[in-house]
Amino acid sequence: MIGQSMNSRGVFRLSQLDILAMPKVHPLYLQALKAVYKVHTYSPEAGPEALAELAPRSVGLAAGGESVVPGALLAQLPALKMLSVFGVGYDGIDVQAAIAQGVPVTHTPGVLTDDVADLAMALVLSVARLVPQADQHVRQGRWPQGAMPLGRKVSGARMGIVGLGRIGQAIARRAAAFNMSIAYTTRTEKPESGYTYYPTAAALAAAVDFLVVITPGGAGTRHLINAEVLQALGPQSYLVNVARGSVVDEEALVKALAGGVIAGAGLDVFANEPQVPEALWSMPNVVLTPHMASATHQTRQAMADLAFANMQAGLSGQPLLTPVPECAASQER
Ligand code: NAP
Ligand code: 8YV
Repeated sequence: MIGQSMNSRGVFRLSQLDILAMPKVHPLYLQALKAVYKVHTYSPEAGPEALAELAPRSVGLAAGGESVVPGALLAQLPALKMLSVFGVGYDGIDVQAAIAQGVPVTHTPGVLTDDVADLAMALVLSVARLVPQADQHVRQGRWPQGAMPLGRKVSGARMGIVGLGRIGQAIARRAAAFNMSIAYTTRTEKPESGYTYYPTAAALAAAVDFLVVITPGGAGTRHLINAEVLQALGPQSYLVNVARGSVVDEEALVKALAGGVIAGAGLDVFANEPQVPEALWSMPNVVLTPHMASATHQTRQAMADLAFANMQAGLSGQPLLTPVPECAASQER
């Protein structure tokens, strides 16, 4: 069971518990864990012996939104009681294997919604209003030689949102403040939203100026945005992806951008992060950010606090704050 002891400041510590952290878990989350637990970073390169030593003791697994946790890894952790993800997306986690092993999985929904919606709008504005090029125009001393090319007006344009969940709705609210008309696609229609529904991504793409993608990743959405959808979007319209790289067929996207099939793209996520196809680097009609939609001091701290609170709840038998929906459902049964 969980042993408690008091540290020099009189604070109870769950001192004997070992937590395994996946590579690249955010430092703020690690910092919170390290104040209470013994934290070991898992290194797949270190070989099976390293894990064999830690596996029988590891009761918690800390992961990030981009972590890949296959069932085969979970199966090597017989003492595991809790898997807490720093991030709302958990497409890399084999949740069914965790449930089968009796390990609850939590994530960090809600606390990052505003930031991700803000960055989606920033990408819309950047790519349409040529903000990165304008910055270079001034810095490189080209202003006195002439004006910039004209941009595309955003206010009043047609916004299409692929995925109308927490973040999709926050994007819609921001778009409404720009007097944009709002349409969306999801698997199940959301009539209460009051926005125009299209049953497919291609039908939505054909009807909008900006197509913003904000679904979960994973098998269910793989290449939802494909060559056909990009063709439907057309040469005057833009794609913005703040979801997961897997949702867009990246090869088809590079071809569409190079061939003028669509007007441009704002991309925060990529198929093989941190690798970004070099063909995109030099395209003037593309704005690229390094998967940083939730990367503000305030939100990263809130994510760390929630991921940590979930870990503590799970390891001390308290109700979980934000289990992933599959676990919430299995707990209710
Ligand atoms: P959410 O509230 O669960 O919303 C997901 C939405 O996607 C729902 O409206 C869902 O509606 C829709 N959806 C699911 N599968 C779909 C499909 N096959 N076709 C069309 N729509 C589909 O999740 P959220 O909090 O908004 O987060 C969404 C995702 O954003 C995360 O899972 C993560 O991948 C990504 N994200 C990225 C960053 C970043 O840094 N770039 C940060 C945070 C989150 P239906 O169920 O009705 O289909
Ligand atoms: C983070 C994310 O960058 O929440 C998500 O799903 O993709 C981002 O907020 C990521 O989780 C950090 O590991």
